[in-house]
Amino acid sequence: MKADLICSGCGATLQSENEEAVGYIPKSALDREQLLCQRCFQLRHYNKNVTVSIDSDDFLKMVSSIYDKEGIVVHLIDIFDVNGTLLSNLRRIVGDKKVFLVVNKIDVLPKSTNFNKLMDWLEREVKQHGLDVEKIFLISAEKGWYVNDLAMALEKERNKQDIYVVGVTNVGKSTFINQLIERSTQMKDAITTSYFPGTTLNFIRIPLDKNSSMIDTPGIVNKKQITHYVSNKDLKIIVPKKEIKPRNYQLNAEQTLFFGGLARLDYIKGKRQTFVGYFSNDLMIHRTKWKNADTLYERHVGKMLSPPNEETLKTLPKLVKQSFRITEPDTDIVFSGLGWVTVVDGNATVDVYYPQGLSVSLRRSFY
Ligand SMILES: Nc1nc2c(ncn2[C@@H]2O[C@H](COP(=O)(O)OP(=O)(O)OP(=O)(O)O)[C@@H](O)[C@H]2O)c(=O)[nH]1
Ligand SMILES: [Mg+2]
Repeated sequence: MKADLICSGCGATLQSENEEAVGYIPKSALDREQLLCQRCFQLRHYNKNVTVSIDSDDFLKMVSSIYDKEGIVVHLIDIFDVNGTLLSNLRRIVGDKKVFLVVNKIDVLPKSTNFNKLMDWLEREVKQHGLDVEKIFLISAEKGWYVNDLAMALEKERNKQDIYVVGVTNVGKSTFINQLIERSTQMKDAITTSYFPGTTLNFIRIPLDKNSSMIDTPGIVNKKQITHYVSNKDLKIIVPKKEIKPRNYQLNAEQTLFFGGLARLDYIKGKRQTFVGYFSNDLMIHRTKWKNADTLYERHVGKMLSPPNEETLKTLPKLVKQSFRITEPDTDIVFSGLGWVTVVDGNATVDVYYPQGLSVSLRRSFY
């Protein structure tokens, strides 16, 4: 087989020798028009995840090879997990290229979102992460929202140079590029996308003109993302696919909310007030008395309090407690990658529990 055949779905070099290794394609599939490795084929047709043995450091090294190249950068992040997807070490990966921050998956935000407030918050977050970016765009790659505006802006800015699409796993890099391909060629799903992290395995070049390309890159692994600690089944439950429906709870002090069994909020002190949960609609929220919460968790985690399911429990770090004294009204408690709770009146003391190593933070609500 010629060495330069690559899978059009994930970018892996194709080979027909080792079925277990990356890029395997049966000899019989080599005469197809669109060359796809077996893994991409199975992801597309059966939604089946074939784990590949590539080290996350290799991905980082691979993407870092663009450091000295000419081009501009689209840094894609996920609006539902800004903390886990904004790369504060981006400059060490991409060098001093122009960076456009593209915030994806805005289709999952409730209609009531105040986008001005959201933008203000994003600008502050970017600064806090020590990043400087040319401009921030909000899009939905899947729905195609604002993708044209972004494409036009990039075409103007790139000065005939390449565009590198960079970000952590699963933020929607390949989905975004597929949208652009579909717009110019009508070809659907040219690149493989999936809800499993680590879908794209190598650079995939999509020609923009004779001399330049848009380049899809493998996702960088950020171990601070909850998505790396849950089973495939649980992943399907916690990642919102549709517009999030806010859920209201009137809580008195000494009441507890469980978000599945992955996160917990104890309302320790304060007046009766509203707490609003923004989580995947499929994630169950349970309310209980604070004094019963420990026992409930011990007895029911993995069953009624799920996700985590049994499989996730094997690898999930244990829940650790943090206390917050909230003074301002409309404060969000953000469980990175899982969702957030707005404390409407403020003036509350809360204890929150989240798996060790994953971040919980506060911010002004954007509703
Ligand atoms: N709700 C929503 N989901 C999206 C959007 N864009 C992508 N997704 C979903 O996010 C998941 C990951 O998408 P991919 O395009 O494979 O992400 P990626 O960044 O290329 O991932 P890697 O190749 O693993 O780095 C898939 O389940 C997509 O359907 C979006 O705009 N909205
Ligand atoms: Mg991809």
